[in-house]
Amino acid sequence: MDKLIITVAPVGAEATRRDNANLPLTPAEIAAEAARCEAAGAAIIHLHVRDAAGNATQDKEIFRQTIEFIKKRTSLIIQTSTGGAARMTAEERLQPVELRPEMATLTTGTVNFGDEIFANPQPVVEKFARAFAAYGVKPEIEVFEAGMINNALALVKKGLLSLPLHFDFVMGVPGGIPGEPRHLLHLVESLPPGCTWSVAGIGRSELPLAVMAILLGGHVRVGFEDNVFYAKGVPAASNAQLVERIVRLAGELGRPVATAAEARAILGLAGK
Ligand code: KMH
Ligand code: ZN
Repeated sequence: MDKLIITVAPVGAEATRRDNANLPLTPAEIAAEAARCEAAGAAIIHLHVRDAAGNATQDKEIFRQTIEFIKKRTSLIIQTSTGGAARMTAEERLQPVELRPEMATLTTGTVNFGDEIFANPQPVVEKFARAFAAYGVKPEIEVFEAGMINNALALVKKGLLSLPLHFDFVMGVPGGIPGEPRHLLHLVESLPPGCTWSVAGIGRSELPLAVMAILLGGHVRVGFEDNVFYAKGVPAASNAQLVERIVRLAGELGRPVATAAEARAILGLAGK
């Protein structure tokens, strides 16, 4: 098994300070949290940003500043979101890819997202895939439903993506695939050989799915984007606290944790 890659998703587009008072919002706060998470054992930061009012934005300049701050304080792999928030246009969402981050997310299908629709029609997905290739950005395929794996593989056949791909299974979004162990097993079994994967369990499914990923040879995403609690009714003190718990569990289960440099080697990013 490869060493365990821990991704932290510290802010997302949906959580607010009402959900967790410790949510980082500004570029400086996100960078400080990134540094704490790297010290705790994270290798990748899945990055969303907020505007001055604390609302989700895909503004390129805010991404640029946040990335600069994170790079000054960490050697984390920076993975910008192209999902943004469900209400955003495709053009808005694509902006951070122009900054040539090492990685960015690519959702390969449409899904209900609570009361909203996270719209990724085929022409949009293909446009995004072409932009990733043009800017030299490695995609992380975000899978909210099982059919999204097949959609990604269809893009490989079309020459728009190449194997081996790295997938992230986002499980437990209301409207998407439930955050249950049997569904994770099905998703993992649906991948072609050589692909890597992580799991981002939403809410209370975060911890059990993370443990499964540690045992199955997958990788783990935690953070306030997915879950703001440490335990039932107990808000997490920080994103780093959630990362620390995964590191402890991985240690108990005999799975070494990857540094950012080791994660680059596992994901084929080294030397880029
Ligand atoms: N906020 C969700 C609508 C991504 O970052 O690529 C989409 C999302 C996925 O968070
Ligand atoms: Zn996201």
